[in-house]
Amino acid sequence: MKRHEKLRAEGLNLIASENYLSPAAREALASDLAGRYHSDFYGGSKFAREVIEATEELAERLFRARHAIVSPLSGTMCDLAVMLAYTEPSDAVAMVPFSAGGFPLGVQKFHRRMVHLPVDDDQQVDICQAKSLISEEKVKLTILGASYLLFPHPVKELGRFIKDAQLPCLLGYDGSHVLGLIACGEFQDPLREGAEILFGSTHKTLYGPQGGMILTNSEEHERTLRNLLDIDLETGIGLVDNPHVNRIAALGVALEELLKDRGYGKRVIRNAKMLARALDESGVPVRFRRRGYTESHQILLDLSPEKAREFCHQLERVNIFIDVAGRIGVAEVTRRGMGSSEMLRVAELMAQVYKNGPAPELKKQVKRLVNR
Ligand code: DSN
Repeated sequence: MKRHEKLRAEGLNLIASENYLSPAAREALASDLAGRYHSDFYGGSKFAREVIEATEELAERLFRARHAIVSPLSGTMCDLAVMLAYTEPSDAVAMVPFSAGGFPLGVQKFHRRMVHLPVDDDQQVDICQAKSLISEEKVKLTILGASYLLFPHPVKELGRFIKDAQLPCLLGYDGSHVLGLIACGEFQDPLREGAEILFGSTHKTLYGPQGGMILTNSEEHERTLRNLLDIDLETGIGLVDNPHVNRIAALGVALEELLKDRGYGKRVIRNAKMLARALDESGVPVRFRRRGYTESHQILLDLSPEKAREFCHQLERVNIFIDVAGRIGVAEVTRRGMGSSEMLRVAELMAQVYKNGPAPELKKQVKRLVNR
């Protein structure tokens, strides 16, 4: 653990799926709640329930949603809850394919049928073809959102189509990567654009602890999903018995922090665009130049899979962390105070590794930048 702490304290974290947890949120994670239950079956749990209620209220405020459920232990558990609640075995579930950056949920493991939303040459959802697929395949659940999420998804277009054609298909949005941006009024606003349920993990652009959260404006969806997720001794335990209240308390702390920092979303997107351009101009090829590189916290390098993996490992030798797919995220460095001049410096350091390899001197320069 000590070696890990040191590595991460000295390293520059550009992993798109991670973020920095504040000392106050860490304190909540390590509090007495970490070993407690919350249900009224147990004495001594009344404040634990208050923590959950307060966190859900904060989430409702921040996301302008009527209902929030914070019991899912992960983003994947949110996907599962929505899938189990709104589909039957052998029903079709439409998602962005993994090859185009979709979340590789194993829907077939749960006896559902995965159908892939068609994508265009830029790996973005092809609206026309997606409409045909949803009606022809009798899709019961369409999940927009993805693991590579650089540009808004066509929530409005598919939502309107499903509604006008009166198709029995629920439109959900897995906002795992962009919940922090959505909370700040950036990127897109799925619940107002036509998604019935917004959900995802709470630790990417949203800088909470690892976990999941569901948001909806529909009382009926809230009831259905709570019934599937939360503990109820009469109907039986659903997906979650103990929701890990320390995690929920830490999420509450993070939501409070974000409520006071709504400019964070804009800063993240500005930094992502700046870093993408600077990298591209210094000779590290970046995808989507024609589209302005990105509208989120993510940047995708335009490298072969082998080259991306090699570059990731070379960067790791100077303590710059990205993933092996060549996906970069700037949420954490933005949260920690970096702005445009630091993005230029980060691009410079990465370009040096790309061109000349991981010279030991660069590791010291990374440490200096991170310390500052
Ligand atoms: N772990 C998540 C990611 O890296 O994007 C899966 O979506």
